[in-house]
Amino acid sequence: MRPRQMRPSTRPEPDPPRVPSAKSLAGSKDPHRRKILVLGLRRAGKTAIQEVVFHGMSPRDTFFIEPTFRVSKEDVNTIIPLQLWDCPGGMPVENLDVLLDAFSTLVFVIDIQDEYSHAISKLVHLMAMVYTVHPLINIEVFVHKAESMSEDYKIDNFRQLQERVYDETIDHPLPLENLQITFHLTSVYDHTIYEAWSRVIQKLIPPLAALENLLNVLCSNSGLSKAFLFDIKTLTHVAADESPPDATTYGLCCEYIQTLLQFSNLYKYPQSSRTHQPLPPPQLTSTHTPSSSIPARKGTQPLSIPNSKTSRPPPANSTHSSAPSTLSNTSVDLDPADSRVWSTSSVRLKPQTTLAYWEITNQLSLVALIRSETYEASQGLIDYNVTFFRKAIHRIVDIEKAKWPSGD
Ligand SMILES: Nc1nc2c(ncn2[C@@H]2O[C@H](COP(=O)(O)OP(=O)(O)OP(=O)(O)O)[C@@H](O)[C@H]2O)c(=O)[nH]1
Ligand SMILES: [Mg+2]
Repeated sequence: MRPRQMRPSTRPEPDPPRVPSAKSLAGSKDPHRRKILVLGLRRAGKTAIQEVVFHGMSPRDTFFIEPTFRVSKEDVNTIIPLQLWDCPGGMPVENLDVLLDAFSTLVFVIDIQDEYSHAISKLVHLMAMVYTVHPLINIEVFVHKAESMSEDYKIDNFRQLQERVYDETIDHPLPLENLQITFHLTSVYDHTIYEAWSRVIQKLIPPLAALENLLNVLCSNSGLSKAFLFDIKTLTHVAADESPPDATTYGLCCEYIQTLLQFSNLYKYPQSSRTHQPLPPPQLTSTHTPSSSIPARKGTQPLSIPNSKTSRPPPANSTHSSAPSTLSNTSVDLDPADSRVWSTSSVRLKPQTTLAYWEITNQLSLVALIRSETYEASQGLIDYNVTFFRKAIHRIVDIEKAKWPSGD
């Protein structure tokens, strides 16, 4: 790959939030939060899903979750502020204290291990209600508890269920097929549940196109084969580059972050003498990299982002043909993104493939797959590119925070 200059775009795509009705806003303390309504039959797994993804509960412990008897609302701050509404199984939506147009997304959970005719009828009934008040809502169907089935049987069941929903919507007097409905095969026992929530949340992120564009440019200029921007609290990815998604890669990245988080306290950096603010956790350091050169580089790299009018990127053994290019040649001002040490780590999965991690903000991390020889030959340049990527992400996050004052 030929080295190229990279100019990240920091302008988020405009996406004006829909204005809910007055009744929808009544009683809502924070009208800017995107609301997600989670519905389904009893014991479908609604609460378990939220506990595992948003509170880190172990999947086995979900066995002890009590049935839900009242609607519970929970604020979740990812790159945008969300509010999850967990409802008791089978609760009629008429019992909600707001109209359906208050919600951006409706997640409907169906237990694939159960006889699902009743669940499908409920779903179609719900779609008919939604159609009249809020036809633009995102309907996300989690076909859940899929881990116990064999791969073929699971896929067959998944396809049959979708066909049955489709048939019922076609037969319905309302044109329900015009609603935006997406099906996800999920289980709390593997990464499918994180992947599904990632897709749900991504549809609500206004600057998604800008984030994806930045990841694409970073990948093509740094020789990365796949990159994800993760929200480390929820293990959902808020964006990925455009290369084809692969469930195995995503699972590996999730596991890597989980491992790093488990050990992060052991590798905390002491407070930097050059910063006047404490280092926020988690502080992860290179725990797996065969070469021990990362800590030194980490310590200096973010604080020494040069103004490119007067300086050069760090040297890399860039005689290799796949050497990455520098991320930007624009003028860089030192800002808060530069004034602390950002953790980084890497591990060699196979001789040819390396998995690399960079902390981007306190909540977001970049995880990428890269050919080992490219990583070894050009690590300095890749780190250098990531500093520009980080600055662009900080700007986007700041813009979002200004729009959504209650998010953090
Ligand atoms: N095998 C399997 N079991 C699951 C999965 N997710 C949840 N469960 C189990 O499903 C049961 C019901 O989970 P809950 O989260 O309480 O279901 P719910 O939909 O919130 O139920 P209600 O609150 O009563 O409506 C629990 O025993 C969970 O352990 C999954 O992915 N696979
Ligand atoms: Mg529940």
